[in-house]
This record gives sequence, structure tokens and C-alpha cells, in this order.
Amino acid sequence: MIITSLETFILHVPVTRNHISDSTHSITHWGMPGVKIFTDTGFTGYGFTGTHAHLASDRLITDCISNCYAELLIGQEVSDISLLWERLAYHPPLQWVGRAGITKMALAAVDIALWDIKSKASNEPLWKTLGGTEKDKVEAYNTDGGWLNLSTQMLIDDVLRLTEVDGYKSIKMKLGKPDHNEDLQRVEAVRNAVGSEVRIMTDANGRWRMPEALGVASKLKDYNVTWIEEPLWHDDVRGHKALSDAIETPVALGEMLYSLAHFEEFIFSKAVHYVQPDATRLGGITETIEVSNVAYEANLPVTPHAGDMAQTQIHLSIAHPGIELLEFIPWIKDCFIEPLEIRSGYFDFPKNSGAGTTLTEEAMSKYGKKVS
Ligand code: 0YR
Ligand code: MG
Repeated sequence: MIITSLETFILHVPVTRNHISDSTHSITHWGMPGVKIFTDTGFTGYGFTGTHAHLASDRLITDCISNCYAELLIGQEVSDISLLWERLAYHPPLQWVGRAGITKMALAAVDIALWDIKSKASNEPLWKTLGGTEKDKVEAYNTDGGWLNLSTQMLIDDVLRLTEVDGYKSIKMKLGKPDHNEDLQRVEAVRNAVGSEVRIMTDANGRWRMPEALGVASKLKDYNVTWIEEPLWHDDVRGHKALSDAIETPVALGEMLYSLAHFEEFIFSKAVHYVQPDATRLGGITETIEVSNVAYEANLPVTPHAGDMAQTQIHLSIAHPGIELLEFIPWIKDCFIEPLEIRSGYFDFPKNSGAGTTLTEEAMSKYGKKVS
């Protein structure tokens, strides 16, 4: 099966209620720069990464695919994805300008499209291609009720709808208000509203310095919080180690890390408890499997971050023994031929062949932007 051509795309899809904030970002749309890869057998693969929908930076990603990766892909055989992955990741001129960032997110989109082709050609959903079985189970936790721009009352209403109506057993809420007491008051309000059974995850999106991280995070144990996510700046291995030694609540991170080596640094330094790889920021599914293997060996749960809104990572999560819980945000769900479904807090298993990335023509025309 030979790659014959490719075509890039950029979609900007509105978020719930037109606007959401965490401690660091405020966004109106989720961005999906990606690629369609065509083959001589007629199978077409779709892959995309996840951004904050800024057209100029999204175009850096699609330019990297069409101006740099395309010539390394066209004419190549698809079946050995690792070989193609290495061809792209270790291409000397590209390695020189970017072992992380734009080039890695572009590689993620390509890698996901290749896996999509591979499992379409095997006529099975990707979770089967990756070795998953019908007996596996993946819980969803929902992040879409916990934004920082919601008033405490809206936060409680949303969380109660997710848990009592939709049946989620785990939800995440954002922290990082300028007034730290307000963070704790909001956690207390949510705990009181949902009762003791629901798991509450918290996420500071890299906002704090050590004193405030210590101040807020050391009190989260009073509300039985499952984890504190990204309390400190994304690259700070020693800081996260020191913090996790000082507090009782486990530390989660990984959504901003670009490579296996980066993850190994945190894992082997014992600076993380819940490991959160994102296939759209690492080099796709290929590298996320490697990260998940290392975490699993180290007895750490893997709880992927949903830069793809879980649409693709559900497959990997079904197949990998280290993953039992996956983040879900519903924004882009309806863009796909086979949208993800969640029932009583657990993901339905996708049935279509492929990686779940095939977009509808309607989504392409409704949300598509000009790539250059
Ligand atoms: C909004 N999940 C996250 C969103 C989310 C971010 O900036 O991208 O909050 O991806 O941290 O864990
Ligand atoms: Mg996060």
C-alpha cells in the first residue's frame, strides 16, 4: 500500500457556551489542523492535532506537513508505521529546527492518519489492530463542566448534570483563580454538591509558583481530590517532585510534553503519579504507546489528555493495559462519521474500521479554514 498524495485541512469548531477559560487560556474554538493521506489501494487516512484555533499557528502545522513531511511520505509503503515515523522524526534538516513543538504536532497528525489507514485496510477498528478485546472497559471523565470562567453556581449545575443526569463518575474542575481561597471554596462547593462517591480531579494548567502550589494543593486532601494536574510550569521536573513529596494529593501531568524522553524524566524522577500523554502532542499513537508502556512498567496509571477530545485515543485506551480512564470534552464529537458515545460514564467501543478520525463533508465545509 503506497502513499500517493496528501491534503491538509484546518477546522475551527466552537466550544460549549461560546467561550471557556482555564487559569492560562481563554478560547472560543478548538482547532484541528490535520491531514488526509491517500493511498494506491483507495484507503484514505485522516489525522489531526488539537490547538487553540489560532489560524496563523495552525498554518505552521499544516505547512510543516505539506512542505516538509509530504516529500518524505509520498511513494512510501504504509505498513511499517515505525519506519515512516523515524523517517519523519529523525529527518536531519527538520530535527535541526524542531524536535518539539510544531514539527511534533504535525508528526502526530501524520502518524494518526497512518494508523487510520492501517486499520481501515485491516477492516477493523484501531483498538483491535492495537490488540484490544471486547472485555476491556474505559471510563470517561468529563472536563466540560469545570471551567474557570463559570460562576460557582454554574459550575455546580454543570457538574450535577454530568454526574446525576449523564452518569459520569468522575469530573474535572479548573483551579488557578487569582484569589486562592476562591479555588478552595469552589472545590468544597463541588464536593458538597456531588457527595463522597464522585471522583473530583483538579487542574491548574501550569499557573502556580511553588508557594501558591503548596498553599492550595496541600488542602485538596480535605475534599478527597483524586489529583492536582499541572500545578507548576510544564517543564519543571524538580519542582513537581518537591511538591509531590510535600502534599498528599497525587500529581498529574503530561499534556504539554512532546517526547518519550521528557516523560521518562518525570517518571524516573518520581515527579508524577498520573501520567497524561496526548497523542496529538507526542508524535501520535506510536509514541503514546511507548510512553504508556514506560508508565505501566513504573506502576503509574496512564490517563491520557484529550487533545483529540478522546476521538482517537479511545482506541489506544481500550488496547493498553495501563489505561482505564480517559478525559472527554464533547466539542468536536459531531464532526465525525462515527462520533464517540459515552454511556453511564463509560465509552462505547467504536465499531467502524480505522482510527475514528474520518470527518464528515459537512464538518469540513462548515468549520474548514483556508490552509494557506
Ligand atoms: C483549554 N485539559 C486541559 C483546554 C485542557 C485545557 O485551554 O485546552 O484546559 O486541554 O488542560 O486537561
Ligand atoms: Mg489539563
